[in-house]
Amino acid sequence: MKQFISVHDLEGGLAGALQEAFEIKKDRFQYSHLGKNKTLLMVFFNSSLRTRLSTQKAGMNLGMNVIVLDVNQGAWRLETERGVIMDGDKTEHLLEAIPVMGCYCDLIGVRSFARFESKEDDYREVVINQFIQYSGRPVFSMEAATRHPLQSFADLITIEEYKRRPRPKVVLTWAPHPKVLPQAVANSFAEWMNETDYDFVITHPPGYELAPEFVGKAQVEYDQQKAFEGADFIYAKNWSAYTDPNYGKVLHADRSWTVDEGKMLLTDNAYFMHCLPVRRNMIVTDGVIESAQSIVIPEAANREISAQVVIKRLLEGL
Ligand code: AN0
Ligand code: CP
Repeated sequence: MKQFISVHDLEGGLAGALQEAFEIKKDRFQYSHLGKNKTLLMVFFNSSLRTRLSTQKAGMNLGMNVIVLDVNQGAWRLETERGVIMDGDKTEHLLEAIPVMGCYCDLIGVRSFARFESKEDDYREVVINQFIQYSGRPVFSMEAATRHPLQSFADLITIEEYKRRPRPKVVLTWAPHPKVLPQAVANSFAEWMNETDYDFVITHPPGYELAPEFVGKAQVEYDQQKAFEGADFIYAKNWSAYTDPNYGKVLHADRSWTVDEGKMLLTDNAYFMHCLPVRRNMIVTDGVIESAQSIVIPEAANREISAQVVIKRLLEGL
């Protein structure tokens, strides 16, 4: 594998990737020779807890040396636009910084969220594509502007572990949040679910429609309670508006969309999932996230496994 930006980069499809994930989960040190004398560079333009720790751990399980760079803490401020006269507060251009980073490593992971300055630039994945073009190294996404594939892969592993029937009903529900959040987690989850044969439903208030290329063949249901009926998995996430002219806006944070105990009773004893970090009593009540049906911690634990499958495949492709 040469890059990992979306589900479409997974050669051999989901079944093979899942099989590899479960094999690695049985003994996560069995490939510790693969990364010997290889360096993983993880570049963060945005904050992280899980991605930082799980991806670093995955690299170490494979025997790699790992370098973590927080661009906004200690590195020079980077200009990203070409053609700009750099007489402001940015000291270095991404077009030099990226190939320099490539000199010191074998693989590069990049976290670069949607910036909400331009919908077109966000959906063209301007930043991660520059890493692909100029670093000279295989690049993987640790959440880019439109997708978070390591998260979606971990979500899929988790659903496969907990599902009680071959074709579970999986519901992605919008939930309220006070700040502007990207669509990446929701887009990516939808993209991965569309690659399965699950019964997949997306529910959100009017105005929060996702891009059609990510919705795909999912059923969209505006009535959250109806969507929850008979569900096996409730996957909650907030995202800001995608559709024009409201791109990147919080239209409202209607707490009648918070996932609570009453709504969970409508489901078929569904498991509750969220990628974390989660704002309690906005996205989900204390009662639901602390319930026996909440699988947010095993879901986060599977981030180490999804990262390890991806890094292993990238190492094999060097
Ligand atoms: C980010 C997001 O919604 O994309 C990261 C989630 C993994 N969440 C926040 O910024 C709170
Ligand atoms: N789920 C996830 O990616 O968490 P972090 O933002 O903490 O990495």
